[in-house]
Amino acid sequence: MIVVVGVTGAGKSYFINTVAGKKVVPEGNDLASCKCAAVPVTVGRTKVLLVDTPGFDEAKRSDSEILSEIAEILSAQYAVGVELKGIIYLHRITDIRFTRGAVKTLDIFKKICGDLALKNVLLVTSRWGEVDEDLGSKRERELRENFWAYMLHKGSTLTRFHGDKPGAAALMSQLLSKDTVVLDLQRDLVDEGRNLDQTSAGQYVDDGLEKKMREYERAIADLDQMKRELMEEDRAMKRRIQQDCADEKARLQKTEGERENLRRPVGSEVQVKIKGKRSGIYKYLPFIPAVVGLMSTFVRFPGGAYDQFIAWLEGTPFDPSMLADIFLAF
Ligand SMILES: Nc1nc2c(ncn2[C@@H]2O[C@H](COP(=O)(O)OP(=O)(O)OP(=O)(O)O)[C@@H](O)[C@H]2O)c(=O)[nH]1
Ligand SMILES: [Mg+2]
Repeated sequence: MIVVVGVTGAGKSYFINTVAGKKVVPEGNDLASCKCAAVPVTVGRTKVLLVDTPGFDEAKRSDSEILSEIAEILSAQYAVGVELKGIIYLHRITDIRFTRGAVKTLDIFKKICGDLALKNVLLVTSRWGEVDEDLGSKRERELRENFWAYMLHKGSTLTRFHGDKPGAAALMSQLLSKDTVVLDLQRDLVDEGRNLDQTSAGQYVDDGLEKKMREYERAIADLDQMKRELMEEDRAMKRRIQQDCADEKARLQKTEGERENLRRPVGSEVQVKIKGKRSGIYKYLPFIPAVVGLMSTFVRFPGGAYDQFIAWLEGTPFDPSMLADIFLAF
């Protein structure tokens, strides 16, 4: 399995569609693009499951929701025994600066991986056709010397993607030739049985949410104070303040819910689900390889990927033990 990450609009879905050779996951500003999706692809003679992930973009979904979704998939993949070959981190070279969302996505991503897994990360710049070569090289140098310096020091590889299929396949091959990797988040959730907020990535998101809650609480206190100081007859203003107060309280409650979502033992939950599904899945064998069936509990296989999946199975003898070997390549 290879996971594709990056901010919203970085080109994750475009990359996956390019490798697949057809549109299997939605591209562009599509709401469906907010969800994780798995696409079976073949690179050379190797069968790989390519996972699309949403970028951390609060305008679409909360950080806690996105992290939970990514944590579930990574825990399931690890618990089921699918090999993780690496991660492709996409970044548009056309971006003038690192936005807050980009900094956050990179920070969370580094914490998901942990230092030891960074050698299985490809830091990929894209959209080279839309930028002057000199300007692009200057930005690439900045990335190398600043934002990505730590990761490169820990063994990540900096490389370019020119938007073409052979280029995408070459990037995939680069990761497929590496040893399998286990991420910090997977160890913490599955091996150690921690709650998501007790992992380094979860703590980062939780700290952000706690900060937000303090802001809302301050705003509510200020509004209460204003309300007390208002003259009795200033009814219209009082009503407005009351409405603002209700809005802030609703935000506070929502943020509390998001923090609650992080206090889950995602690794154990996933293992329970897998256990429950396993017996059901075996009924369908040898028609559906067990690991794909199990993974589909946690990650969506988009409509277009179904044909891809069938084609992917072509030439595969329908024998479970042989299928198991094939899926070791995930
Ligand atoms: N020509 C070209 N277009 C690209 C490339 N990468 C992305 N695009 C286009 O840029 C837009 C955004 O790309 P997506 O692949 O949807 O971005 P994403 O990272 O999946 O975004 P989210 O799913 O919202 O997180 C789409 O219209 C793509 O077709 C590229 O390398 N070349
Ligand atoms: Mg997408």
